[in-house]
Amino acid sequence: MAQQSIFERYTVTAALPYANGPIHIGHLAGCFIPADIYARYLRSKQRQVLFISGSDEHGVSITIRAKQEGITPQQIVDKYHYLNKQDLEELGISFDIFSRTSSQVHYETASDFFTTLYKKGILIARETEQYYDPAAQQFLADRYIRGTCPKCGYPDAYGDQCEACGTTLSPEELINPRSALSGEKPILKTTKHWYLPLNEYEGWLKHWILETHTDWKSNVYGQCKSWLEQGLQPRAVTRDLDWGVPVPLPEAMHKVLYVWFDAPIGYISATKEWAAQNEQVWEPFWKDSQTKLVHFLGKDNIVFHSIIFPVMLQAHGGFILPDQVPANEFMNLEGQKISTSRNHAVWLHEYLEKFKDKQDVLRYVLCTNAPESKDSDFTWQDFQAKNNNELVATLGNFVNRTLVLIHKYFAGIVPETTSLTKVDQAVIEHMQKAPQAIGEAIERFKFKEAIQKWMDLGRIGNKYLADTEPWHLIKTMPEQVQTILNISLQLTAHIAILGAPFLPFTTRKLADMLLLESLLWDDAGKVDIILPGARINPPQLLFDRIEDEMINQQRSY
Ligand code: B3M
Ligand code: ZN
Repeated sequence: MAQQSIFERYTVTAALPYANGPIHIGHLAGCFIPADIYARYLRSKQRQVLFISGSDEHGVSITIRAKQEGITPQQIVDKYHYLNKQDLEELGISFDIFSRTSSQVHYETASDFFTTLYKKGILIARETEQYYDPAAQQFLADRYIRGTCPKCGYPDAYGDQCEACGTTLSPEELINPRSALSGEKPILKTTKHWYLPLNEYEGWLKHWILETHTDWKSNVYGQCKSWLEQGLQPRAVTRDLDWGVPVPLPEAMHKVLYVWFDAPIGYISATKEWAAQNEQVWEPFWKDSQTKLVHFLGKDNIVFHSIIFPVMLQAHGGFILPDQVPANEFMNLEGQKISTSRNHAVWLHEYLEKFKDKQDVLRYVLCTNAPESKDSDFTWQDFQAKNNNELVATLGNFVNRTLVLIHKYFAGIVPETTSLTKVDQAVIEHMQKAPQAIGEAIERFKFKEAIQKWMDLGRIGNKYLADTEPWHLIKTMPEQVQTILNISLQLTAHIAILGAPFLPFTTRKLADMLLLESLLWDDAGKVDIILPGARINPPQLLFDRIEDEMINQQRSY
């Protein structure tokens, strides 16, 4: 395996969710949970890390939602920004900042970024003909044009895609196009836009990605390769729309920056905002070559983060480039695609309400079943099984038995280790290897593997107790019981430390029982994390069973 180089600092981003609806498990499994595990792990390794995200508040997805709800775009983004921010925090996603792209600093940052590219002569101005709605007196974004699909004949296809057959379209291909605003037939009208000449960066991208980033996840690398093989075209970075960051040119009235131009700049703006709030400087996080920039996102966002944004940064100059773009595939729900419009989703705010204090159960299930290399499926039955069989019966059971026995036999005082048997040795060896094995998996973005290895500590612990049966030995060989329970306790401390990035609420509770103050990664791997003679608190249950009734209720929604 390639040696992991240690960077001085890490800028970790989670894709900015559109503030046009609530967060669902797809967002969590695809992006927020792996990003949070990574950020928490880095902090536990005492590396300098800035973990950022925020609301993406521009683009037609916002204006369309506002029309549907009969309120203004500003009201939409205000509603969902605060809801999403609060829900993500409640799930324990440990952002240093969750900002928004409607902030003043973002307007300035995005606007200046465009101006720099414009002044450097990088952007190309082009006039093209685009659909215009004379009744509504505005140009129509692709999503605002409806018509008959040329492929399947579905009468209500969008200008960019037919939802019936899935074909990607451009608005001119629609038969009998009509405006979604007025229902009128749109006309073609000339308009001017500014383009980022991606084609001019093709050679550079081919070298940078295909040759120097062979370490990217294969789903990401593969998608980049296929884009680069097809050849890149100049891409418009402005739109005729009245919602967004205004294009900073006098001749660009009623034009705004394309949402995919301003949104990734949102990461930079968020860093500036964080720095201002915390009396820090933002530049090292974006300009120092000793900083590792890592973007977490879902597969539909790969091209924007691995091709378009890097071209923007490179063209602008002075910025570091992403070192890793660990994108996930999609998570389905009960065998079907998650769909906001059909309300086929598990919404985070509903989960938090119905499953009180069970944040870690959702985090565990979504991580063990993450769509890391292919789409995965969330089912309530699997959710229940993972909770009952793994969290309750394996992990919780082991921790509980260990603490109960220490209280029962030794009045809650940590016993001493005497001589070691082969069985004891094997458990110790496994424990000593765990921090590095789990850490390496996390650094390679193999979160499923990492959490399995963590759960193995519980499996090994249970087996250890079952094999050695301290409850039988206590009468005949009390010294051996001391050793067994000491080692079991060190194992529970490992569970607390190494599980903290995945299950922060539970491991905090466990650490409190063990009276462990800090949970630093490098404290693990030792056999004396908790010293003999120390006192530990009585056990509390870490997890409880989820009964069929609860699960059946969820499935009937
Ligand atoms: N808002 C797309 C999405 O939510 C977009 C991500 C922006 S990241 C800069 O899928
Ligand atoms: Zn179709």
